[in-house]
Amino acid sequence: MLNTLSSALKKGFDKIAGTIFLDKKTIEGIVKDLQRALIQADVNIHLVKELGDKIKKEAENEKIKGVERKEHLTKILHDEVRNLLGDKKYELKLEKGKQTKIMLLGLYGAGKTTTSSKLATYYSKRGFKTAILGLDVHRPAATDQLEQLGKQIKVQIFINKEEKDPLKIYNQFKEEIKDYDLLIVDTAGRHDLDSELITEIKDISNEIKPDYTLLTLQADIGQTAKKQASEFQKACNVNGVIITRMDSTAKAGGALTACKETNAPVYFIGTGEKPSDFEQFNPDSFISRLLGLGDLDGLLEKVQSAIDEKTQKKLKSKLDKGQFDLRDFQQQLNQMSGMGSLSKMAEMIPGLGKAKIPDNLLGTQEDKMKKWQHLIDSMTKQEIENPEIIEKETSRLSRIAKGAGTTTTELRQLLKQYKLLKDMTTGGDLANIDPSEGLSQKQMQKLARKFGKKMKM
Ligand SMILES: Nc1nc2c(ncn2[C@@H]2O[C@H](COP(=O)(O)OP(=O)(O)OP(=O)(O)O)[C@@H](O)[C@H]2O)c(=O)[nH]1
Ligand SMILES: [Mg+2]
Repeated sequence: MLNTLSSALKKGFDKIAGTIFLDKKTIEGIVKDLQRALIQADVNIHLVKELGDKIKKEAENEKIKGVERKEHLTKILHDEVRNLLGDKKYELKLEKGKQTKIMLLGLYGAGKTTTSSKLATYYSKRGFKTAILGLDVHRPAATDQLEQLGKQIKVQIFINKEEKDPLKIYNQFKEEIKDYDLLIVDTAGRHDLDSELITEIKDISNEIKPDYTLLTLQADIGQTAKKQASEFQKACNVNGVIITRMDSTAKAGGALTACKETNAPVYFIGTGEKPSDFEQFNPDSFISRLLGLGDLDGLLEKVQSAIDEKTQKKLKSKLDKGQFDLRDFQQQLNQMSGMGSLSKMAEMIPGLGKAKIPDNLLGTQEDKMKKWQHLIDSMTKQEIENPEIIEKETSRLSRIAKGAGTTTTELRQLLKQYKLLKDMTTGGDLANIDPSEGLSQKQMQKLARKFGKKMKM
């Protein structure tokens, strides 16, 4: 369902989380990809343009920096696409012991009969005593189709194969159907919304007085759904929409967003041919599904865990003063292992992190890092601040290793890495960090590459 849009969205969020410095060009790239995908999903070009302008305007707010900026962009991207799909979840109000009547309308082949059985399945499963009244007197096979579906889903069907007047059929079963919590009325389709169809629908509607008159639209029609929905709304008091065949078209985005523009909320979507291929339409869960992962909070969490800006700032100011002791090294390790959690993220968002950070910096190192943390914990304040003294005295080496429950070899390795990082940071790699931005993407990549290569674990 909407695969192109789904992958464009995933890629966009992937970029936001994986890019350490979000510049104007990156944002523009993300917006452009998203816009292209929306147009492919047949979303109206004006809506697409509006969405792009809004995101760019909000995202380029220079006052918001660093991580907050990424959170901000993640949120607006998510919210804007979500708002395009719908404003909230709409639910039909049904009550057990009190009858609700739903009449389904739509053009020929839109999925009315299938949807009748889907609705019946949905509500009978939830304990509503449900029946379907078949009022399609025009298509010869209509009654057989309903009869079959009724058997399949074990729901009572009311049909009359001989009668050609829908009102007579309704009156014939009028008493019997009173018994049901939910009565679903299936009607005939036409190629166009012609005056004959309008008259027939109006007559049925005046007689039955449905609580809901729902228009069935197939997703394939894309953004023309807007025209169809508003025509039906004007002619027959349509107060809601069900979109069918969401599974079989790339244009579903067009149909959904077009309905958002009319005042007919989308209550349900059909996602296949089976009676159970049916779900309530909820813009929030729909976008989560497009993203292939949890909700907005989940996304934000990922952005936040990607980098800890405060630590970077502190480190920078220490570097400025020419100080970089083992405590800073430890912090840097934490930061790197924090990036280790990126590997988990990378599983969920294909391509994230792994492309930029060498593999040996992600998973395999975690164990070693823990050992190193223990080693640093076993040192005295003096040793932490002046690591050079450790190697000069073997007694220090063995004392620290013993205290951490590990070997002197491990300790020597730690000291080697510390020196390496210290050289790197004083050698200019980290010296150009702008404290307001943290490490730039390039700097981080360079650091990761160097660090990863020399560590050889
Ligand atoms: N893949 C897919 N097919 C669907 C879906 N809903 C309906 N169909 C198919 O669409 C075709 C038409 O469905 P019907 O329910 O007969 O449509 P209708 O509006 O009642 O048609 P008329 O009564 O002839 O106007 C059938 O082959 C259904 O199986 C859906 O959500 N997904
Ligand atoms: Mg039908």
